[in-house]
Amino acid sequence: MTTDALIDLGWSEHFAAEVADGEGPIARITSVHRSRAEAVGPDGPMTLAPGDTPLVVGDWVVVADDSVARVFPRRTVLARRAAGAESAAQLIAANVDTLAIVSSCNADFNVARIERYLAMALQAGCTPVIVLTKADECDDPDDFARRAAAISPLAQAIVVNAKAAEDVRQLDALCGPGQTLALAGMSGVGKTTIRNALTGEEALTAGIRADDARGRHTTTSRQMRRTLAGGWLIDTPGMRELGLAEASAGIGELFADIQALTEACKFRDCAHESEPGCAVTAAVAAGALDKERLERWRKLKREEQVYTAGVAETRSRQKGQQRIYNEGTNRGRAKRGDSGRR
Ligand SMILES: Nc1nc2c(ncn2[C@@H]2O[C@H](COP(=O)(O)OP(=O)(O)O)[C@@H](O)[C@H]2O)c(=O)[nH]1
Ligand SMILES: [Mg+2]
Repeated sequence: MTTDALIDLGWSEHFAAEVADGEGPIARITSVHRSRAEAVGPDGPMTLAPGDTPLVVGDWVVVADDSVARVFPRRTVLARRAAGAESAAQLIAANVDTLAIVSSCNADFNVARIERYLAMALQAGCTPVIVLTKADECDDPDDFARRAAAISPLAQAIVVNAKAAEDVRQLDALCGPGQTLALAGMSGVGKTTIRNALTGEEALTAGIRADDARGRHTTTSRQMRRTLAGGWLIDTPGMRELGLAEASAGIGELFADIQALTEACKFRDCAHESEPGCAVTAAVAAGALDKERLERWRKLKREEQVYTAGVAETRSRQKGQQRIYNEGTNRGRAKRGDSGRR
């Protein structure tokens, strides 16, 4: 195993500790399709048949006979609530180091939306950074930078004109050798423009187009690509609205100040409405906590609770069905010491 080549792909001690003796070869998933996955290993790209575990772009896997034999435990994993589902998660990307939350310096700039992405990034274990595009079309980009930087001490804000490749170079430090950067944000904010600047892809597609009478290549699904800085970039498809899946740890980290206040409330089950001894409403009254920020926290908490409650309900329903199935079809199992649970 060429360790240097793996480190170049983003490999770290975290994964090395998970390798069993004689296991290998190892590869990283660059895109996932219905019945195959593309991957890259120390010897280059390969196509794999998926195994039992659902794959997501960025995953580390053990390869055997052109198939995925095993998926390594993910160091970080970005997930959202699946579209149209109350309580199902959709994995977005794994083993991402930094999530760039892309937003524009215009009327689309929205603190509540950025907080949503921040909660997702923190929940995943990624370092968040806010990238503000269209600085060239804005009278006061510094004002947007200040507002973005004020959202959380955990995320710095970077202002760019995404159409100026040399300006996008500011992000090179986040996608150098061994580093994986992902881009997220609403449709139209400039993710593809940033991606092209970071990967040099436009030059490539232009070259292909010249030889290809069929013209423009359609945007592909989520993919992990090489950056010019020597690392990796994952572009996530534009989403209309980001629904949170499990995110209580992320929300807790993002709103650590409010979380700390709740622990100082007189009642353990304080709803922070009109209870006596509520440290949260007291902080608002004292001007120490912004009322709108509190409202945004409440909204995210409620959404996350609805999601988690839905997941718990689905689980208990499935368990109930499993029990009926077990009792009805196979009473012998208990005698053999097989609980029937998987
Ligand atoms: N002037 C200017 N236009 C931008 C900037 N970033 C993106 N755009 C334009 O905004 C539109 C949407 O950009 P795109 O990269 O496709 O956004 P995506 O949907 O997030 O991938 C395109 O017409 C881009 O040229 C920027 O920083 N400045
Ligand atoms: Mg795009």
